[in-house]
Amino acid sequence: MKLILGNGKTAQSIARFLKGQGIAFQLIKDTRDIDDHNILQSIDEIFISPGIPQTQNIVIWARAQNIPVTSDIELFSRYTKAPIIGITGSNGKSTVTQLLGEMVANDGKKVAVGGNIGKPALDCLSSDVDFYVLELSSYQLDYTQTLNLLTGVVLNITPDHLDRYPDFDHYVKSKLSLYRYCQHPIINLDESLTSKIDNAKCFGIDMPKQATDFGTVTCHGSCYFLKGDDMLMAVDEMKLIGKHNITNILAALSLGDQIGLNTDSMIATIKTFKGLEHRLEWVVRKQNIDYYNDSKATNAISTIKAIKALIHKHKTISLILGGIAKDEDYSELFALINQHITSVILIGQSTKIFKTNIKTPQTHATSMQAAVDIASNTDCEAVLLSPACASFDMFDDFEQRGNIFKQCVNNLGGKI
Ligand code: UMA
Ligand code: ADP
Repeated sequence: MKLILGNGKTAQSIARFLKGQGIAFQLIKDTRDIDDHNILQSIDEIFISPGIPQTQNIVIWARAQNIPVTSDIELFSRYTKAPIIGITGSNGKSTVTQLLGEMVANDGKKVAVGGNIGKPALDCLSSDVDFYVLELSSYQLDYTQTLNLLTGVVLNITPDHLDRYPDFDHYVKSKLSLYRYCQHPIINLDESLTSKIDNAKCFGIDMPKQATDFGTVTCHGSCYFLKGDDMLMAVDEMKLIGKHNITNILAALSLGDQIGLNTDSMIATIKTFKGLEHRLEWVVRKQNIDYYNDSKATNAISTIKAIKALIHKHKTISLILGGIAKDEDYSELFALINQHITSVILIGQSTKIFKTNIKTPQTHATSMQAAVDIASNTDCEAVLLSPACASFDMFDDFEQRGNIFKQCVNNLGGKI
């Protein structure tokens, strides 16, 4: 008998799948209610939701009894016929997954895009697919022992989810485990934690050293994407903003090249790709202020990247920041805010750490509407929602936070 743990998107996709296969299972909606080992008596394998930590009793009991605790990703890979491409990293996963998915589709191939990006992998299973492009979280990798990836990448590794791991090293190991499963690993040369893998195809901001690698070159003041020595397109032609998105595009180009996509078709896709909602998303220009929704910025580094991207476009920026702070070092972010941000509007529960360390003039707002109202009355060219924090103190998730921000901006008086 199989046992499914959880009752969210993943668990429901596993239940649907096992039912379809005629495989018997039980389902426990919430593992936090379990206090008896005997529940595992007739169980030969557990399929677990990624949100359930490895420190929970049921996981410890199962492992002690040699009952495999398996992710939906591993279950999915047992039944796939088409090649799988895996994308992980601390930031940029969804952007690269979506972009690569669009590149594959624009090359005339059938593609299914899923995983941590939102559509569970098992819901993507189909006999009519040429490639699966999966975003993989460290949580999913932790419960994966076997997986066959044609190619894959760890985009970057910076502190995140440290409440789930004993320390940063364990988180790094979890991310790097993706390379165990890759036939053709792709690495980011600018990420020192990943750039030591033999026989990997490489990308990075510098000029490529090998003909098959991707990078950039600056020539007469303009920057270009390169494959080997070949110029592909000017960086200015991409719709996305920020240097971090140059890296994301290089990652997608490398993966696409590895699976045989046509370079011209990939370039055409990059030129039209506008990025995903809630990732440094330009919302509107109202009364000479540009509003940006970067609600998906749930850690320090993603907000650092957002500020670095916008200071090239706007002289004065008001930043809406805060929520549930992560257990990470915010000092680089504070330094950047103190140097470049005109005013800060704090929201959410973790205001103390920000109040103490930020020297820029700041105000506290008790709702998103109040934050947007205050920001819109500051003397600035741009208002950026980039919280560097999780959203659960005030919102259901980052999507709701971003949607409410956009609604509040919409509610502002004044002409567009
Ligand atoms: N539950 C328990 N015990 C616990 C905690 C939760 O039983 O200790 C139960 C809850 O009662 C609930 C279920 O587990 O019924 C929820 O499972 P889940 O948290 O794994 O959520 P899913 O709905 O299955 O969504 C998961 C991913 N969520 C997490 O990893 C936390 C989604 O990523 C993913 O899109 C989805 O699978 C499809 O693959 C979200 C996420 O926040 C967006 N991911 C993290 C991130 O991106 O940083 C890793
Ligand atoms: P993920 O799926 O890994 O959370 P997203 O593509 O959804 O990544 O982006 C999440 C946040 O990180 C957004 O605020 C986005 O602007 C920022 N971001 C995107 N790519 C990168 C990157 N390569 N490095 C740092 N931050 C990034």
